Amino acid sequence: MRRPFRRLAFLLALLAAHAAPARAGWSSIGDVSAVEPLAQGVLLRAGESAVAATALSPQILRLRYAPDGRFPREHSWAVVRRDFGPVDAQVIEAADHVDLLTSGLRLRVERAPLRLRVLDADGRRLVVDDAERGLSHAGAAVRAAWRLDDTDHVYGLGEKTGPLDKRGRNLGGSHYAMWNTDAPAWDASTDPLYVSVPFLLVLRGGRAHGVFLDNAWRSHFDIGRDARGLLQFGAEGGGFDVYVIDGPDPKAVIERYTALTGRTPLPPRWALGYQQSRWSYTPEARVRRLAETFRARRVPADGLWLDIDYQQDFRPFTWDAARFPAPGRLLAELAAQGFHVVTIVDPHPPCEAGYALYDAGLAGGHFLRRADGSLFSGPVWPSQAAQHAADSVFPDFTRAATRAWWGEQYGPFLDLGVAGIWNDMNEPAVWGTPDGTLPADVIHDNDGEPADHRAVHNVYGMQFSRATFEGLQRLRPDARPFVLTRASFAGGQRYAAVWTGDNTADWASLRQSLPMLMNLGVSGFAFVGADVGGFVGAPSGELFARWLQAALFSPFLRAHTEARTPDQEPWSYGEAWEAVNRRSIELRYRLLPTLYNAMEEAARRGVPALRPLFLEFPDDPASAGRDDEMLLGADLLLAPVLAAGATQREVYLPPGAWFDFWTGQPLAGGSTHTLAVTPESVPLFVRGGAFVFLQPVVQHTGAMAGQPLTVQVYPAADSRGAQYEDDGASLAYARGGFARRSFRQHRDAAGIALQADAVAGRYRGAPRALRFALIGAATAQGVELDGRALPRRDGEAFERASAAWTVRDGAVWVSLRDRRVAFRLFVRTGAMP
Ligand code: MIG
Repeated sequence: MRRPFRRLAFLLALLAAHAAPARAGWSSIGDVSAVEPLAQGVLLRAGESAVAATALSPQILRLRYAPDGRFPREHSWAVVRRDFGPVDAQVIEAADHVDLLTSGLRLRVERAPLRLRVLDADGRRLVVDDAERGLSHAGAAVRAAWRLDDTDHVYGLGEKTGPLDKRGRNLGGSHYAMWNTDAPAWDASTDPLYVSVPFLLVLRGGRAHGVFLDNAWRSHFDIGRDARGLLQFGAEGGGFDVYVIDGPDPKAVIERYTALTGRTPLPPRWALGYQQSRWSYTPEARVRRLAETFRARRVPADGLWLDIDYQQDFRPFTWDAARFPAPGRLLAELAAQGFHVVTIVDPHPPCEAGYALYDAGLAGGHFLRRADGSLFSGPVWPSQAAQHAADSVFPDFTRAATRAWWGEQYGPFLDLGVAGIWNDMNEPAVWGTPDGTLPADVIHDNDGEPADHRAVHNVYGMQFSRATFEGLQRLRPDARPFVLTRASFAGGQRYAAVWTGDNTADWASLRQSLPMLMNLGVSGFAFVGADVGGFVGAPSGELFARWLQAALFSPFLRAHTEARTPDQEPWSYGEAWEAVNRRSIELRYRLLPTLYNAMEEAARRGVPALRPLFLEFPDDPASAGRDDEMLLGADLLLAPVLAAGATQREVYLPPGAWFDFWTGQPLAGGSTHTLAVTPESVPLFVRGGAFVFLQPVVQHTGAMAGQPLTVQVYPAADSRGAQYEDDGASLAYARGGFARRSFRQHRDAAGIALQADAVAGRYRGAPRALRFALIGAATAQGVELDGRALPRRDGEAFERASAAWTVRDGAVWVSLRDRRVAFRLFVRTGAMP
């Protein structure tokens, strides 16, 4: 070859390498060499490699790929259920392909080379292997390359930065890694963070399907970035075990994904109230003052949090005797004022002989060791103790006996009156190691099949929170545990709420919190929140107030800040902001019955309480990328103000009829409205036909009993609603101790007919009034209850009446005594017949 040609060839090779940098070393699966039957599926051999496809249900397909033909043991940290009953799955072999058919899905496997395609019953494409790449492997690493359309939207992936739609703005694509990481002061470009959920939801032409890679190794998701038309994903080891989940409704995808991986249990009600934290409230006098200030200033709150400084020398399960001389007495006093106290517990006991937890853990073989058998230790908080500074050891939470042992340790804390546990640093964070976590050669039990750290890194935090949850459950078998965790993995929603770690007190971090929390919900984590006000740094009064307003729909609502920042409480920014903040928290408490309803739906179906617009409006293109608005349940839309000094806010309302929550005024859906805003503005909208459940402002959830329940009914020709209640604390609901009631309205020219069904379930609350506010019915001429006229009583008289109606602010109000029986209201708005 002459020299210029050689140079050209070199340049071309360089270009080719640049176009597909990640392909080096990857070999694609070859031709199908044998086809064998499997229960509800088919096994395809391709030389040394094998692909197993099984139908778990008509809509859930499991695809496994073993490059060396050997599938790993049946074990999953994430999946708790695979048996959804018998599935009628047919295998049809043809000359050039093999089909696996269920009533809902068709898997077509081309034989030469082996390429996959999953279609639904209508022939819609869910999965299409890239013709060139297919499934591939490089050593122990595995990868798939599936086609993406330009109009696809991709959501989920748990706790990730960036926009709601992971195709990226303008289809720029994105790349995410799954590797739980302590990422202090993360920003919009940080990846990975603390939680790994290798699950995504693809919205394609208004129809959705899910893809779950059940693999706890470091994994990668390239969503159209390396190649615009490709979703490329895989893991660095551990095999390829993927679930393809059809909807086509996006909520059905989440329902099926959480049927596999479990759901967020119903939280204790107090955990849905306002939580106040900082690093750290200490000593006890300061905690007392904090509690008194909430009550004196009449800012509602349920939770007070103790960060690491309550402990003696940062030792798990200890109290600093100087700062907290009598924790039991303190907790009892706070409980009498309606406060629940949550304590932090980190997974890193110091190695110091004489410290009971260390001695017992060592004797029980609970701490992680390296491949050579030596105990692993490294510096974390206990290394900073003023006295007795020591490196820490790390319990092996992938070992059942260790989880049980650790779980027992919470006993004395519960006996003192601790209401919930906060698990931090569980990625785990280890200071002074090259990547801030355990070294790869630390060996874990891995549920009986020892493996090095790479195989279980991403579940360490989840298994820690599991040890906590299961421990609390065993210690108090009839109470709902409350656990908050920083690190977790797919399925971790079964054990703990998640907060998004060390965010920053700036507007960008506030804006980022919305898509992040919504995608956590799409990924099965229904109980989530971000530090209100921001953790790193100090917010202005305006930022704190706007953050609180934006967190109104966050299932977990906690203000928190780092050490040595100024006070970050609702009253810390002067009287004007205090009034704004009080109003935000009051609104949260008014909405608690609706939030509780939504959390019950999350516990039962997996559909998150906090929802992105596309979940309810999958056919609406304008909803697809909307990451500055959100829904609570199906019907309430919040468009918080997210900019400094804002005087107006553009609000997009999806198609349909909408009403302003504050004024009851109708607003057109499918369009954008410009709203003038002030510091107190909380732009809140209600879908036509909605039933919204409200209570009066209470100072804490313990004061809810006997309060009137108000049902706001928004106009629609026909609509339904339902409310769920229980004791808010125990597991009696699982044995029938709940109350569920369905409502139905019909509006026509004659009036509004409202039917309430009899209460289902055995829960009985305290006696109370039941009130209806029928929005858009100001022209009422009379109201009948089960065919008998109710008296009209206005003003104060209405408040006192046991059964009456009135007209207020353009709505008809009806007040009744709340009973369990069915009844029918008729509001006559038209002329007498
Ligand atoms: O190294 O416990 O994300 O919420 O306040 C920092 C102290 C350890 C990190 C958590 C943060 C908490 C802090 N922790």
